[in-house]
Amino acid sequence: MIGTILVSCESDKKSIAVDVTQKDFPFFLPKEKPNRPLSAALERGYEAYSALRPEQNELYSQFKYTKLKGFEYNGGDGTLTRRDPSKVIFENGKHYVWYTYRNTPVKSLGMARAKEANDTIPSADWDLSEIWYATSADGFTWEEQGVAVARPPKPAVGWRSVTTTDILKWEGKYYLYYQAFMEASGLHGDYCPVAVSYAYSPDGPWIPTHKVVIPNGPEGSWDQYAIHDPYPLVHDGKIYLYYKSGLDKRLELNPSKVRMHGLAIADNPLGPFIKHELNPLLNSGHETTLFPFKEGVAALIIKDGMERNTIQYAKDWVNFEIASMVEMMPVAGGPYIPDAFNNTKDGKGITWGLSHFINAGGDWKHNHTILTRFDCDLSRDLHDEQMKEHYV
Ligand code: AAL
Repeated sequence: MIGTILVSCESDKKSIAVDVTQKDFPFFLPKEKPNRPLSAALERGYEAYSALRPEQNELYSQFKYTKLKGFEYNGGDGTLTRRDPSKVIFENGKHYVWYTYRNTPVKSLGMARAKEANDTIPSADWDLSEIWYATSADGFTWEEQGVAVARPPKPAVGWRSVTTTDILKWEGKYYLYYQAFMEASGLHGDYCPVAVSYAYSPDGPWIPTHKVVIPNGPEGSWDQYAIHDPYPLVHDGKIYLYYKSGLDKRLELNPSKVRMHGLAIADNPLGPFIKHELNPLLNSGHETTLFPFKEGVAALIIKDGMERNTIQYAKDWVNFEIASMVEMMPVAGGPYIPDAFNNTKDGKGITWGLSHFINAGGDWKHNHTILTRFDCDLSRDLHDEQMKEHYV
């Protein structure tokens, strides 16, 4: 752009004419990277974010939340919680979602008072919980179907609480991976490994394997104390199961709340799962929310750590780079991902899912959590496909 602009200086009320020549950076941010030396920030804009404007970045989105119908509450007294929804799948002409369900005579004490918990008094919002499921035609109004995975009798794996599940469809069968607590959360920390149950229909019955499939790491390892938020996707003909852990012994009691994510890969849904040698793969985040995107995978980095509130992308499904910074991202998001299990080489992204939020009425010691719906635009021409799939 060639021309002269007037720059006025408020302080001394003078205006000066400034020649703007082609060598200066054009005012209207060009979508394509200009052929001239750029500052580190402009390089990053074009290279890391592939755009200078958020709306031009495919992995940038704002998020909209909608109250769900069909999940009744006990008036918010803290005795009933639904949280940590799985991914949403579409089978038998309807959507399915699984989630942590707690309905106890009293509200949770808070992890710091875990010693006072017993067989009916929960320590945490996810203590003494089961895995329930619901179905929906439109993703807004849900019909609660009841328990999918119950707590097994002591001393079976997960006898204290089975929580924070996610779904895998593999060779026509269905698998629910979940945190399997063997003690009240908070007694030492939020400690648990991951177990799995399987079914021949999304409506169950779910058969528990009573096996730990993602064990805690060895003494001193980053995932020694907790394997949280198991999140399976299918890539390269294998099961890529991402999970969260933390660096600190008293994981959830640690104010620094540093959370990291790792990956374990298997050829068979019941394992063995091999943890990736580069683990941890993400240096921030809390619950796991990922989706295939183009040839790689995208991850929502939620709540904790230096890179919180970013969306990151790994072309190789292992080495993540920051793709965008966002706000108000879904907590514990379980997206509807049409291509989660079809080994796609061209992931289409997501436009909606379920997540949770802690009811404003309670503090963290006595919270109870509520499911909600989120909508976003982290997709590539997915909208038309979803319309065809559901409404044509
Ligand atoms: C969630 C998840 C795991 C934790 C607790 C229940 O947000 O990170 O599942 O154990 O909180």
